[in-house]
Amino acid sequence: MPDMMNGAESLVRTLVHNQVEVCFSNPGTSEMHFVAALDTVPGIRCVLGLFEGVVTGAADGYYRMAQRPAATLLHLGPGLGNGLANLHNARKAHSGIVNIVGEHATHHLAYDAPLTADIEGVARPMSHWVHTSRSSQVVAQDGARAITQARTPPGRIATLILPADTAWNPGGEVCTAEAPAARATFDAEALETAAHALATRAPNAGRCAILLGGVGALDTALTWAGRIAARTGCAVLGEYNVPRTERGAGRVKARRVPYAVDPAVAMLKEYDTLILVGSKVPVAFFAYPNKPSVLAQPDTHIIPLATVEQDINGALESLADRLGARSQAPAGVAEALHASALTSLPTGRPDPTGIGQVLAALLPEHAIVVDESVSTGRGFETPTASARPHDWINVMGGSIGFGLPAAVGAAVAAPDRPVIVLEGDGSAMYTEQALWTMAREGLNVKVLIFANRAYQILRGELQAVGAGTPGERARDMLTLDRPYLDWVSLAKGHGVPGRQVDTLEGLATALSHALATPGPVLIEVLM
Ligand SMILES: Cc1ncc(C[n+]2csc(CCOP(=O)(O)OP(=O)(O)O)c2C)c(N)n1
Repeated sequence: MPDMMNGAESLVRTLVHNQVEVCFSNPGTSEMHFVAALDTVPGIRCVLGLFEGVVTGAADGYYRMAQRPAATLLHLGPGLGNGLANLHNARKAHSGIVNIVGEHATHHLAYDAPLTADIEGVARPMSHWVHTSRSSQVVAQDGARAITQARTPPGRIATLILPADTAWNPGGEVCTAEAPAARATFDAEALETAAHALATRAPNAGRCAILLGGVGALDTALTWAGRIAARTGCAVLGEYNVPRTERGAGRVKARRVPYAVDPAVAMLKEYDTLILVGSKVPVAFFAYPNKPSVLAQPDTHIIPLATVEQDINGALESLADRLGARSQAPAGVAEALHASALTSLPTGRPDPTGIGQVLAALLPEHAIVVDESVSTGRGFETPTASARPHDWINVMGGSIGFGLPAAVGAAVAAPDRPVIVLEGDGSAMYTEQALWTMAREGLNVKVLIFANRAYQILRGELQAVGAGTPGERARDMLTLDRPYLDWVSLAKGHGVPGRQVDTLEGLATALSHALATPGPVLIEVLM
């Protein structure tokens, strides 16, 4: 270590010292000392994104797989502002992120230079913690506090604003962040209530359901829930969106609450008791005239066993113990696909069910699927439940433009696992720059673009909200034509090889080939 490090270097050393080892970046002048410090400090991987939405989405995808925070480097208020939509998604996913946002040197702020902005004001809505560093001597301490915040279970967004003089003036000591806090304990009274509700009806507790969210969708919690289900006959449900689920053959299936209001209400009507574990009472994505916001029946008995911040695995384990289910073989385990489903793949025009079957047959073991397939993805859940064991990542905050960046982050976090992105063409256009980062970093990401050349889901939404039959102008707002996007060319321009397919057999061939080829590949699936 040099005799005298500057504030930027003390901050970068503090990041590395606390296992924040990846920095997704899009820098500007005010961050130049931080950028220079990246060169002097070993142990940090820097990944350039060509738009800030790529940077913040990548940090979210990284956390989902690594379960520890990455840093981002963003340029002043506008740079942070460009990254907000994916920070919103990250916040809803409870992903931990340390944002480092450059700011003008303190003495320069008085002059209202062009890039001067209220950075704290921009940061606040999407951050749990915001702080502007006051001097180069304390910037490392502030960095350690940001890391402590980001690691607070289940994960928080910490934004540290770094005036340029706090970066270039002499720095203080490298600092140690507090050890990650343990998850808060679950509600002991709710445990008694849940155990009672299930025990009195076992083995016919079919009107009771455990609704899982957060890390409740990972294998450990699913297995406990499956044991409880085997013992009592209760159902195991999953929230429509979870940050990551471990699924596929051999794993306990959680039945997902549907997106659309009517089927969701119909499903939840089957249950008079909902035990919430890392989840909330399900609500509709949007309000619709004459439809309920809350999807469960008003008289449903809600038992809030553990919030997303609390000890979800411990709650389920304790519940299993209370019910004598510890050594029970879990119920609801997904079977492997029948051999014929692996050999005789569907053919013809791509449709959601057929694509789901192709995916189910071809997903490699340990694949990571990032799902922003929007309307096309409606057919994927059932067939892929029996695919080889894999992880599935959803956009959490409903803000599209998440999939390609999140795939970058997931691939950086898990370099030994193939990442498959299922992506609507409309959603992909928000953050297509991520393709370039995939190429530059040689990431093993296979991108499937479902080119229905429309904002297809919004056609249904237009009717669902009662906005009538779309006329020419309204249709124009929902159609991606005049001109069509050319995804093979777009991929090529970002350094990613691509091909177009218009049949399911073409998709199967292209995906098999892509999975056998290292590095990023894009397949445009004409719908
Ligand atoms: C940041 C943001 N802007 C706009 C929307 C509204 N929106 C929701 S879905 C959608 C279109 C998605 O199109 P595509 O990815 O092609 O999927 P498709 O609906 O065709 O299946 C839009 C614009 C949103 N959710 N988030």
